[in-house]
Amino acid sequence: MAPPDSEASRRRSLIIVSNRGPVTYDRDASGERIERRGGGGLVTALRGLLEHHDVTWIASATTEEDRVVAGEGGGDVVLVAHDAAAYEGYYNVIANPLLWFVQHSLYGLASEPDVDRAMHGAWRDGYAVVNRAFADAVVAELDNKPDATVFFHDYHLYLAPRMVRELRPDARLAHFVHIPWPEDWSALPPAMRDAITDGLLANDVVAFHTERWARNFTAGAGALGRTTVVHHPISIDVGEFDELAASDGVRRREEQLWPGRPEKLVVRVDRTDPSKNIVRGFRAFGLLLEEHREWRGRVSMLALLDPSRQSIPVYADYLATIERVASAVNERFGEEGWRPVELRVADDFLQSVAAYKQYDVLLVNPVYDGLNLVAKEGPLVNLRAGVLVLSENAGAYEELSSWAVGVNPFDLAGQADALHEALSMGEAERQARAEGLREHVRMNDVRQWIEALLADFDQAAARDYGVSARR
Ligand code: ADQ
Repeated sequence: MAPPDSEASRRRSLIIVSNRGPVTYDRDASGERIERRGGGGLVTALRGLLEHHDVTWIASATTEEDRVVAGEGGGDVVLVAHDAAAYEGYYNVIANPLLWFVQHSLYGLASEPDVDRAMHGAWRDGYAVVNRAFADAVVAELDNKPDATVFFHDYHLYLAPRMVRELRPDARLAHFVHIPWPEDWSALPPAMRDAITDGLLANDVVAFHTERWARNFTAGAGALGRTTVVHHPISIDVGEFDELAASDGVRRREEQLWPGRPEKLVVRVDRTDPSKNIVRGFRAFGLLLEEHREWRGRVSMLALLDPSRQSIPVYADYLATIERVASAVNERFGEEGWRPVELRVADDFLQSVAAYKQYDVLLVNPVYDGLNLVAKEGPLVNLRAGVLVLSENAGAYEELSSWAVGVNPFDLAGQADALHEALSMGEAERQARAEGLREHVRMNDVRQWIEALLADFDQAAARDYGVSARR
């Protein structure tokens, strides 16, 4: 076997494995199959790989038509059709909320989680079963492409790498974890957390967005064996974003965004996820209006929220709380001709980009966040030298803190102060900070993220080559 080529730009053989794929299928009214581009930051970030490399993408079948496509087989996208009950346990019980909540430290441990028989059952008969189905699909694909690097994504697939490794000891495996890696995993029974660590340590490369998450993983994992742990923050496609910001669709949304907008606009753009800390954001905004009467009538908060995971009760409850707290702020402070909080619950990406262009302050205050792409998207296209108020627990803080106004996400008083500081900041300082953010995002496009990861794969392969040559 020849040593691997170290050029990151050569055409590579890759097998990407993620729960959501780059396309989903449906049927239109006339019964014709239609293909829809999959949503989300992950798919957008990885789509660039499809153009330059030999990629097979393995993902879950999520629609009826996906299941038909799965049965047909073939093609660059392999859709795995899971048993419905197994998928329910895997997705709606274990991945979300259990793993999501543990990894974002969202549980109030006095009363949750209850890891009951049903949850143990969902782990065994759902999470493990779906991971096994993914592992089997990977092994089948490796039979076609034995030299491919397998690139797993996220918390849905922690067990699959070990399952693949057992069947294909020489496979090249890498895993990117898109969400935080906390210090404290004690809410999970030892058997679950050990299986998660063991699954990840079957990879040659395990990658996180930030040093903080990588450090927590390394500290908790014990001996790393063959695994290299790295951190590279994901980013956005700058060219695509620039084009989008200048498009007619976004311009039209900008005109409609807020006729008669107030003097200052605070914007937030998020999925309605408890990790995003939307409710505390409204309460901090209320506190600002209470303590600083001078802002009343002059500043409004525009919250553009994508309804998320509404089949999970805690998510449905969170959206209801968001609506209630926004109304409470409006009832308390609203006046004729001025609404303090404007809440729009919709998946409308063009509207989000329009708002990015127009904010004076962008509030990104998550409890915890693996990275947070909003903190990069907004500053790239903003036209008003707007200020980024950023949680110290967002992964993006590691990169962006010197230009942002930092906040602790639990500190309501601190967030009210930060909003006041951002709204009052002088023009020169706002310009300097906005410029710093924009340049950083421009210079650190998503391609850099991909190239850095590909270089890590090469290094791991070179090391493995060295080991096998000595054998
Ligand atoms: P998310 O938790 O989904 O991603 P984020 O990184 O902010 O969080 O990405 C959200 C995406 O959805 C952004 O592209 C945003 O523009 C879009 N979006 C948000 N609200 C919207 C709305 N109302 N309408 C339309 N689009 C909307 C996970 C991790 C993050 C990590 C990414 C990538 O939780 O920490 O940054 O993966 O790794």
